[in-house]
Amino acid sequence: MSALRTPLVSKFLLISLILVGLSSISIVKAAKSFYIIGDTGTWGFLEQYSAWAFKKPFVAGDVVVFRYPATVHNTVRVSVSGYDSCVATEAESKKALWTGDDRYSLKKGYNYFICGIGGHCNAGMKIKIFAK
Ligand code: CU1
Repeated sequence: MSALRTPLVSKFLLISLILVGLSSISIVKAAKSFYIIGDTGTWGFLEQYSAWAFKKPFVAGDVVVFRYPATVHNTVRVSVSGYDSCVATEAESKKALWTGDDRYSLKKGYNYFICGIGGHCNAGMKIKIFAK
């Protein structure tokens, strides 16, 4: 059989193998991690979330999930000043998620989230996450 192969077929097979190899590499690079926020897996008042986040090897593109009873809390992606002051801007607040299963893709560098419900951020519902 192989004696019947023309050089063109061999080139085609070689190129195909190279393409398959390259696509496998990009699949490995594209695989991102998925983290449920907190040691308890719940977004609430019982944890120091930034201390939890500090121990994780986040990279840009990883997905973080905030789980909570949907009517009790929310999540707002904020700037560093929103994180420090526990006050979201109007634009940030408009993008708040309330699903109880809120998902965010991390950006390179620091990512800040708070609960936007009055008093909750000051009670500890805030998280600072660094992604490489
Ligand atoms: Cu809350």
